[in-house]
Amino acid sequence: MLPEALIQALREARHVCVLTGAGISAESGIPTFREAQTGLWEKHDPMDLATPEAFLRDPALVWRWYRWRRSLVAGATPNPGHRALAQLEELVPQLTLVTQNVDGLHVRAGSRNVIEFHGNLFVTRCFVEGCVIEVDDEAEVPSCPACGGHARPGVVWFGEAIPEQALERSFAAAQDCDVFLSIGTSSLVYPAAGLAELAKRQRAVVAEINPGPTGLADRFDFAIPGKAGAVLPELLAGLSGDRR
Ligand code: BV8
Repeated sequence: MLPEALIQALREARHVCVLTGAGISAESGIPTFREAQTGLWEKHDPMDLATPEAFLRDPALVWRWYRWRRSLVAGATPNPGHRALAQLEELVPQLTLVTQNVDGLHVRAGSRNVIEFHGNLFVTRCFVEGCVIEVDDEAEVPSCPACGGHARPGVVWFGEAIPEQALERSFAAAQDCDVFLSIGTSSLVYPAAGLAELAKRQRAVVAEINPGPTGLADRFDFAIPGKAGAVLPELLAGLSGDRR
């Protein structure tokens, strides 16, 4: 049973800001960052692969990891959690969806106002210039057609800055919203994990949805135990007054 106070806050909200992490894609079959990577990758820690240093050390290994993740996502479909957020966007005056995920599943589920805080798995950039490029994906390490340097996945690695526009829009949404929902994230990666605190500081109602409490749980007004694919449709039913 969801807290009536949270449902009421959503009914009255002018602006809802949502932050999602790997957990919302777990029910689409995409492994989360901190679960052991299955199969080929269990001996690698994603923290060691998602860095510019790892790429420079072994670009072919990093490309193999990202190709493996692209194939996982290509075979996945949005789950009821993704779809509920797309429907929520139709029910509230304004919804800003900030995702740490790079899988593009929110857009495929129909969400429109999506900020890809850590980039997108299916975008390729020049490692030297940073610009978006199209490459011949057959090469083990594709090259930039303009400068001949390495091509890289268009994601934000550890130690790299968040794209300025994504950072500004996300901070503005956290500081403006009436309700902030943190869904499926361990709240360990910054600056994304700092958004909830920005919302709390301006007295938004803040709630997290996660099977287990995260390190920020005591900073939230509500810590709702459960899977996104179950809790979000229930939240939607409560909001549209259709109790199951
Ligand atoms: C930067 C893209 C500075 C790549 C990723 C303080 C301030 C600023 C920075 C730092 C700081 N302290 C430390 C830092 C550095 C670092 C950082 O935060 N390190 C951490 C580990 C301590 N941050 C950075 O480096 C960032 N850059 O700050 O730059 C700067 C400024 C100017 C100039 C230069 C530099 C960049 C971080 C971005 C890293 N890139 N991804 C890729 O994907 O390959 S982060 C990566 O982790 C993913 O994006 C992932 O989304 C993200 C966070 O993890 P989660 O999403 O939370 O996933 P996780 O597996 O941890 O948890 C899943 C959760 O889901 C669990 O809680 C689980 O219980 C739950 N769950 C499971 N099933 C379900 C579920 N929930 C709901 N339903 C379910 N069914």
